[in-house]
Amino acid sequence: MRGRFITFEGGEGTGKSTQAVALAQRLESLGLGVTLTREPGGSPGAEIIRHVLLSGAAKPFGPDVEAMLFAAARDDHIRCTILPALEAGKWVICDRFADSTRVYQGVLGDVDQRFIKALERVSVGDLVPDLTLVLDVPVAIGLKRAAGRRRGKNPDRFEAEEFEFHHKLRKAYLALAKTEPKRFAVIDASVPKKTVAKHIWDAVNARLEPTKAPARLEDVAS
Ligand code: T5A
Repeated sequence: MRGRFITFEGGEGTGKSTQAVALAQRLESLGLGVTLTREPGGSPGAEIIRHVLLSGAAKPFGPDVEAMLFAAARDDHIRCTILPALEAGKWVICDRFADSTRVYQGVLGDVDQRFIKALERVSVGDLVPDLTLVLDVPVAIGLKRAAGRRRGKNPDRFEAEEFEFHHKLRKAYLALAKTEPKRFAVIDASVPKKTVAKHIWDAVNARLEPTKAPARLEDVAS
């Protein structure tokens, strides 16, 4: 049986990485096979492209080229990491996926929607997440958290954008979530980590029922 595919989305410092780890651990504690991964990156080829993108080296080429690079990284990530895990029946938890390109390059970068869709068709095909959790916090809180985590290092290519950019980003995610209410769940991530984790667990339980999923084959056999 194909595994489940859950993606985390949202602006900078909203707590995606923190909550992706917590969800993966919780699913593992049920005996489920889990692959925790991220974008850009998640496979050796995609991690190289990640460095090019987040260092800002691709910024001078413009958002269209950045969108192509994100799609190229995603193509490698899907083929090398995501599909093999799903085909092995695992739960794949991915920190960002194609919705990030829709929002960052499509809405904020003003890249033509037809171009974004064409890139998605080539890189993602018919792979759609079973559930996408959008972590939502006021921009000032998210940027403060991201700065705290960075501990004095320079902000990356996208963190370094103006406050207005991050404000538009938040609005774009909330608008996107409304277009596919069955796939998206918007989570208030301004509350303490444990509370956010509980709300995420409630959403995962309500939609995907992990407690009823078969455990790993080796566990069933033993
Ligand atoms: N991008 C990506 C695109 O433009 N297009 C694309 O197609 C894709 C895939 C990736 C960048 O690339 C862009 C978007 C991004 O700008 P990244 O380094 O992977 O960059 O970083 P982000 O995904 O933006 O994630 P961040 O690392 O900024 O933040 P997270 O993962 O949302 O937050 P997290 O968990 O690291 O937490 C940040 C800090 O806050 C604390 C944590 O302990 C940590 O210190 N924290 C909380 N504190 C208080 N209360 C809570 N509830 C907290 N939750 C976390």
